[in-house]
Amino acid sequence: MSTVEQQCVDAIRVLAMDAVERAKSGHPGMPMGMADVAFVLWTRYLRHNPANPAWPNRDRFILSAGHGSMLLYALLHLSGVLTLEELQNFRQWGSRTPGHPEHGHTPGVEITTGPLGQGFAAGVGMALAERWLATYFNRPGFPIVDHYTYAIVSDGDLMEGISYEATSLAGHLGLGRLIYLYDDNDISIDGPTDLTFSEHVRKRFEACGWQVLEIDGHDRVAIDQAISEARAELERPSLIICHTHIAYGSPGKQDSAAAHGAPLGAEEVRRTKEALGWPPEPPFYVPPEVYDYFARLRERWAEHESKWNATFAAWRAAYPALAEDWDRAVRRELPPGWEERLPRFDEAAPIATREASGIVLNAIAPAIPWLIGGSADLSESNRTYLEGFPPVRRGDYSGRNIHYGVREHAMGAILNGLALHGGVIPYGGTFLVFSDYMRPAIRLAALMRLPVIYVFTHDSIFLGEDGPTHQPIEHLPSLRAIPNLTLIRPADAAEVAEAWKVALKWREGPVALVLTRQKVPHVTGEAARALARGAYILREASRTPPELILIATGSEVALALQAAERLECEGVATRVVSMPSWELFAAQSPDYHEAVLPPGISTCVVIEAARLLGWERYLGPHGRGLGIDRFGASAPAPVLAEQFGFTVDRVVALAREALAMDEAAGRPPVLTAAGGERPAKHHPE
Ligand SMILES: Cc1ncc(C[n+]2csc(CCOP(=O)(O)OP(=O)(O)O)c2C)c(N)n1
Repeated sequence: MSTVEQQCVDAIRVLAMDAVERAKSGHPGMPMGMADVAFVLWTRYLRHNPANPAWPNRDRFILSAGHGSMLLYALLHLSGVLTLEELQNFRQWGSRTPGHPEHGHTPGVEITTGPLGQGFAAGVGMALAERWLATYFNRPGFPIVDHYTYAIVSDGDLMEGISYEATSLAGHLGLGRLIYLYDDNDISIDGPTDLTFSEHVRKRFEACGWQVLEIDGHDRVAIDQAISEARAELERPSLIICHTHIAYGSPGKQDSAAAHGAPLGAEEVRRTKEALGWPPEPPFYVPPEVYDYFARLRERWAEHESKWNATFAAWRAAYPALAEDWDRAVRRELPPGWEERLPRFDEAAPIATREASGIVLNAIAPAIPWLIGGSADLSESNRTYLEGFPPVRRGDYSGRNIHYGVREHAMGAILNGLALHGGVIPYGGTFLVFSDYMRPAIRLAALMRLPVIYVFTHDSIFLGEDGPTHQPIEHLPSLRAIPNLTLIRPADAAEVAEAWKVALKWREGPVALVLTRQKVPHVTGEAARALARGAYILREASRTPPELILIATGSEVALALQAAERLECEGVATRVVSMPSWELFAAQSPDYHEAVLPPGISTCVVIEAARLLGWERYLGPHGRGLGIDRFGASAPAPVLAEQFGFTVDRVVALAREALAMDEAAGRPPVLTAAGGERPAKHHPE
C-alpha cells in the first residue's frame, strides 16, 4: 500500500478530529474507524462525478450512520466539492456542513440521514428505482442505467427494526446492486454492544437472502476484494461486515464509546496526530500529495460521466421516443394529455373516496408509465393496484405494482429512496392509522421536500367495525403538524380527481391523500376545481354576509351541507366551506382568505371526525367544533355517527350555541369537541 494512500486515509481521520474539535461537538469515532473502507469505496469503486452530483447514472452513496457526517464532508472536501473553510464551519449556522448530512443543502449528499435505519431502508428504494429504470430504458448495447447503491451502515442501523423490514424486502426482490458496508465496531453510545446486540448478523442477513462477506475493515486489500466480490453478485444484495475500531489511531480513545459523540480533546488529538505521524499544527492540515491524488481521481470521475454521455447520446439517437420519456421522467414532468384521462363519475351513485382514487389512478396510469406504487399488503383496501400491470418481482422489475408486504416502516423509507433516485413517481398506501408506522420517513420526506404521494385510506371512525385500533383520531392534526407535508382530505369523487392532479404536479414536498372507506355522496361537482386552493365556498348562504360558516373536510362535508339546509330553513344564512387542505389554503393570498372566511364573521362551526387540534385558527372567537376527543369504538358506521354526534341535529345545536355566544358578547372563545357516550362494554367511565 503506497504512502500517499495511507496519507489520504489519515487525512480523513485528521479532518474529522479537527472539525469536531473546532465545533466542540460531533462524532469523530465513526469517520476515523471507517476511513479505510470509505477511502477504498470512494476512490476505487464509486462511479460518480462529484463535479456533477446530478449525473443520473452515478452510483448512489448513503451514509446511513449520519452522525458520522464528517466522513462524508472530508471526502467531499478532498473531492473538490467543499472548501476547507466549510469544514472549519462544521455544525455552524448557515454552513454547508450541518451536524447530520442534509440532502439539497450540501452538494453530493444523496439523502438526509441521522435517524438511524432510515438511510438503510431508503437505499432499497434507490436500488429498486435503478432496476425499474434499467428495465424500462436500457436497450441491447445501451446500459444507460446500471449503477450500484452503496451505504455505510452501523450497529444502530442494524438494531433499528426498520432495517429488518428493508433487508427482508431487498433480499426477496434480489436487489444485487445493493451493497452495504457495515461498520461493526462493537460500540454504540451507551458502551460496548455486548450490552445490547448479540444476534448473529451474518446468519440474519443470509436468512434474508443476502450475500454476506466479512473482513478486517482496516485491511484495504481485503476491503477492495470484498467490494469487488459484492459487485460481481448481481442476484443478491451484499452485506460486507467490516470489523473496525472506533476512533482508529487514537491511543487513548480507540475502541471506546467516549469517541462516539464527543471531541477527543486537544491533548488526545495531539497524541493521535503524533501516532499517525501527522504534523500537530496547523489544524486541518492536508498534505499536498493528498490533494494531488484526488485531483487525478477527479479526471477519472469526469471520464466516467463523459463515457456515459457518449453512450447516452447514441441511445438517444437510436430511440428518440424513449429518450423523450427519459427527459420527462428524470425532470419529474408528466406526459402531455394525461389529465384528459381523468374520469367523470356517475353522480347518482355514492362512492367511497378510496374507490374514486383507485379509478382515477387506473385511468391515468397508462399515460404516466413511471408512476409506480403499491401498498403495505392492503392494495385491495387502499385501491392502489394498477390493473393490467404486473407486480414488481425478483428478476423482473418491469411491473408497476410494488408489493411492500406488511412493512410500513420500510415502505415509508423506500418511497423516499425511490423519489431521491428520481426517474419514477412513487406512491404508497396503507390505512391512515398506520401512517404512524411511517412517520419518521414522512418527516424526512418533508424535510427533504421529496415528491412522494401517500394514499391513506380508512380515514376516520367511519371505517366502522374494525374498532378503535384501526380508527384514526389524532392522525390528521399530527400529520398537519409536519412542515412541508401537504395533506388533502377530499370530500367526494370529484375532489379526489382534483387531489390527484395536485399530488402529481406538486414538487414542493410529499402529499398525503386521506380517503374514506365508506361511501360518500357526490357533493362538490364542478366546484371541486377549486380544490387546489385548499378551501372554497361550496354552498353560498342565502344572504351575504352569512351569519354562520360551516367548515368541513372529507366525509363531513356532506353533513355540513345537510345541516346548512336545515339552518337556512330556520332562517340562518349559512355558508359551507369545503376545506380539503390547510396547507394549500395557507398558500393563498390574504384576499382569497378573506373571500372564503371574511374576518368580520365570528361564527364558524368546524366539522371533522378527528381531534380538532389547530382548528382554533379558523373558528373565530365564538366558533364551535364537532370533532372527536377520545378513541373510537367497534360498531357499524351509522351507529358511530349517532353515538359520536355526527348528525344534523348536533351540528344545528352547535351552530345555535355559537350564534348565542356571538350575541352574548364578551364570552371567551371555546373549542369543544363533541363525542358520543362510549359504549359501556369499553372502559366504563
Ligand atoms: C432513530 C435514532 N435513535 C437514536 C439515535 C441517536 N444515536 C446516534 S448514533 C447512535 C448509536 C451509535 O452506535 P452506532 O450506530 O454503532 O455508531 P458508532 O458508535 O459506531 O458511531 C444513537 C443511539 C439516532 N440517531 N437515531
